[in-house]
Amino acid sequence: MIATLEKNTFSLQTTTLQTIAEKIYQGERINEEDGLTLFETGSLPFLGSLANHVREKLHGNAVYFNRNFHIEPTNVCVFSCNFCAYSQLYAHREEGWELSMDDMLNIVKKYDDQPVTEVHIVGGVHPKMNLYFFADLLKAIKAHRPELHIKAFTAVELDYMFRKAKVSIAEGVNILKEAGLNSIPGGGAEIFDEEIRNKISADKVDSEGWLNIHEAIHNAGLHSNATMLYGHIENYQHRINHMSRLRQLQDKTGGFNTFIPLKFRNGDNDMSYVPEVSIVEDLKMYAVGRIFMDNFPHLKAYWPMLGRKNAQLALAFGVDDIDGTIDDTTKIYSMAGAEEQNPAMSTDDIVALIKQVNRQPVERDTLYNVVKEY
Ligand code: V47
Ligand code: SF4
Repeated sequence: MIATLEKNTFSLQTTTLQTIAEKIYQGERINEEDGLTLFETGSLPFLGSLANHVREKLHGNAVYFNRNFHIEPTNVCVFSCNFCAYSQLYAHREEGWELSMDDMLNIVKKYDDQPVTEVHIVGGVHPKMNLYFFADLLKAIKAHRPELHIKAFTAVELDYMFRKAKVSIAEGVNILKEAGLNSIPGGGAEIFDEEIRNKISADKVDSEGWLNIHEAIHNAGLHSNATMLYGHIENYQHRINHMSRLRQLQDKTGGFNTFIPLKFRNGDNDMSYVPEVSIVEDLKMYAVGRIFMDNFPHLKAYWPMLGRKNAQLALAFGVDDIDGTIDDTTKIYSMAGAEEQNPAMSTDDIVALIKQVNRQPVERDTLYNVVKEY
């Protein structure tokens, strides 16, 4: 009797998975229930082959990377996300760093003779670095190197600086756009489910606020990315809910470039008791992400976080972009136990890494215009 029941459940699952696979091969959107079924019952090879089909339909064999560098203005932060190993609370900031305008311009100048196309500026939320300070920074960077794309400030930083300056979101976005902002990164999204968000990062911008800021950025004609912090205390339903809310906004604005699932790392933070998920779970996350987020052009694996070998593996599970910092200026992950303690890869290293798994390296700018094919 038990054996018959198990057999029936198995064949029901197989039929459901087959129906979902047919939708995907016909280019139809899958719904939330389908997404959940994939997470719960799809085997890794099954998910990988579906995600790879979607990825190759969109991008063929191309793997994108860009030449960028990071500026982290401060690690002092007024917020206290439990998963964050990076920030120093504003109240105890003896160990924090705060870069001056000149410090940051000197970082930009360091790259004067290098063919970088993007500067990525992101850091903690410091009460004294306000909207007008950052607008001046953007103007100074543009005055020095006008063609450099400035991807700066998460929705968390923007929400705080706009509220503090007492300007509306649209006004704040406009001030920064006029100063030289070109796009914003995807950080701060974490997980949108309100109950889980309150448990892991209660005091920063809420989910609706995060989405509103990205909508305003898109309405101003700028693009953005979207992240999701996974593999902590959330479940599959929460991940699907998160992706669904992003997918809805993308249907409305079309302003997102890239979806970036970020694996929770448990080093040296207030959630160190939560075990990290396995590489199998990471690959499932990329695969379901690629399949579910049908209106997001790109899926990124952030290699400093995953490590080089796993980033190569992810290229068979839906990923078409591996970011590409050329310097060790980003500390947000290395402090939480990421695979790469000094995330620096030269262009030759990135090209070799991609070629080793028989894919085609394509250097892109922030908006995915092709800079060079290798
Ligand atoms: O929002 C912090 C994450 C994000 C941990 O848009 C952690 O191109 C894992 O969003 N374990 C900020 N993740 C970084 C970010 C990003 C990175 C690279 C490229 C882009 C892009 C965006 O880092 C935070 C948070 O989700 N984070 N601590 C941790 N312990
Ligand atoms: Fe501050 Fe960002 Fe760290 Fe949260 S994740 S404490 S907002 S630096």
